[in-house]
Amino acid sequence: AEIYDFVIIGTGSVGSAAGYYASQKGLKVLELDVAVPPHTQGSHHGQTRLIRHAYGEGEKYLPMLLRAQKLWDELQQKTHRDIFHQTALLNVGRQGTDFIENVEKSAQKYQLPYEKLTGDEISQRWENFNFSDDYVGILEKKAGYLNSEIAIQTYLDLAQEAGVDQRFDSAVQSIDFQDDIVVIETAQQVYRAKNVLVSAGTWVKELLPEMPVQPLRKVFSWFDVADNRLNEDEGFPAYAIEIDDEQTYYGFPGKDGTIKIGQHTGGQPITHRSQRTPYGDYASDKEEVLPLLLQYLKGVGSLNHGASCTYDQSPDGDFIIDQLPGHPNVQFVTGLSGHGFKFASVLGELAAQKAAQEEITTDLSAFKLNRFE
Ligand code: PYC
Repeated sequence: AEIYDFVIIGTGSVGSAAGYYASQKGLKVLELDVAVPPHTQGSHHGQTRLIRHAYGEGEKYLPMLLRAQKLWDELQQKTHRDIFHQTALLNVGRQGTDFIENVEKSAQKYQLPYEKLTGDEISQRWENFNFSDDYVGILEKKAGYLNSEIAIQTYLDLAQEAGVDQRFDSAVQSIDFQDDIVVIETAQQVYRAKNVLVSAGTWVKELLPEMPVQPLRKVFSWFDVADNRLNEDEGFPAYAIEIDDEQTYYGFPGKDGTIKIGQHTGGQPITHRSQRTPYGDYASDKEEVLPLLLQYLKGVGSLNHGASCTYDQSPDGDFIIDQLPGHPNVQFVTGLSGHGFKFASVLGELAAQKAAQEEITTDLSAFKLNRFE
C-alpha cells in the first residue's frame, strides 16, 4: 500500500491548516478526523474566535501570533472568504496584573499600535462599558475576530483541490511503529506514513495517554442585542476582560441581532465525551456571565441560545508543541487550553514545515513536553 509523506490525525483547527500548507510543499497528505469537520465535537464550532495580538499569556507567543495573522490575511486574500474581521479588540484588567503587564510589554516590544485607556475613558468611548479607574483598557485597533468554521472549511477545500486525501468519520484506534514508518489504524483501514501530526484536540489521551491534558467542559452563549451601540457596524469592539483571578470574560460585537459572550475561566473537568453535555445542563451555564452583564456591560438583552465545547487544558495553560520521545516523525500540538484557535494557521504551517524536514526558525522552546517532568 501507498506510504503517505504526512498523515494528520484530527483536521479541525490546527490539522486543517497543516494539511493545506503541507499540500503546498508537494507532500502526499492524508487527513483523518472522527467526524466531518467543521463539526461540533471539538473546539472549533460556535462561528467565531478572538484574535488578540498583544498577548496577556506572554510575549513568547508573539512571533507565532504575528505570523498567524499574516497567514489568515493571506488565506482571506486568496479565497475572498469571510475569515477575519478587524473590529479592534479591547483588553481590560487591573493595572499591574500579569495579564495587563504582558499585554503592554508585548505590544511595546513588537511595536504593535495600541491605545491605553483609564476605566473612565473606556466608558466615555463606549457607553455600554462600565469600568471604574481600578481598571485599564488596552485597545488594539488591528485585532478582532476570526470566523473559525469558515476558516477550517476553507483550508479543507483548498487541501482537497490540491489532491489531499480526506477520510472523515474515521476514528483512529492506534498508532504503531515499523522501523521509521508509522502505522495508523482506523476501524475501516490501516495507513502508513513517514510523518504524523497528532492534532486530535480534547481527547488526545485516547491516542497518546502520556499527554498531560485535562478536558474541560465550557459553554458560551448568544444574547439578543438590546442596544444598537453593541453592534459591529456601530464600532463596538471584541473584548477580553479580566475582572479578577477567577473571572475572565470575552465577547464579540453584535451582529445579526445577537451578541456572543463567554467566560474563559471556570468550566467542568471531564474524563469522557459523554460528559460534555449540552448548554443548560449545569445551572452555572446560564449564570456565569451574569456578573459581567450586571456590572460591566450594559445593553445586552435576553439569552438567545448557547452551546457547549471543550478546552484541552495543559497544567500551566501554555501550549504543548513537540514530538514523541524516540519518534521524531510523530509531532503533536495539544494543550491549547482555550486560547489556541487564533494560532491554528501558524501551528499548521509549522507542522507542515517539520513534516517537509524544513528548518524551523520559530523559537518553540517554551512549549516542550518535558517542562512538566
Ligand atoms: O483566547 O481570546 C481567547 C479566548 C476567548 C475565549 C476563549 N479564548
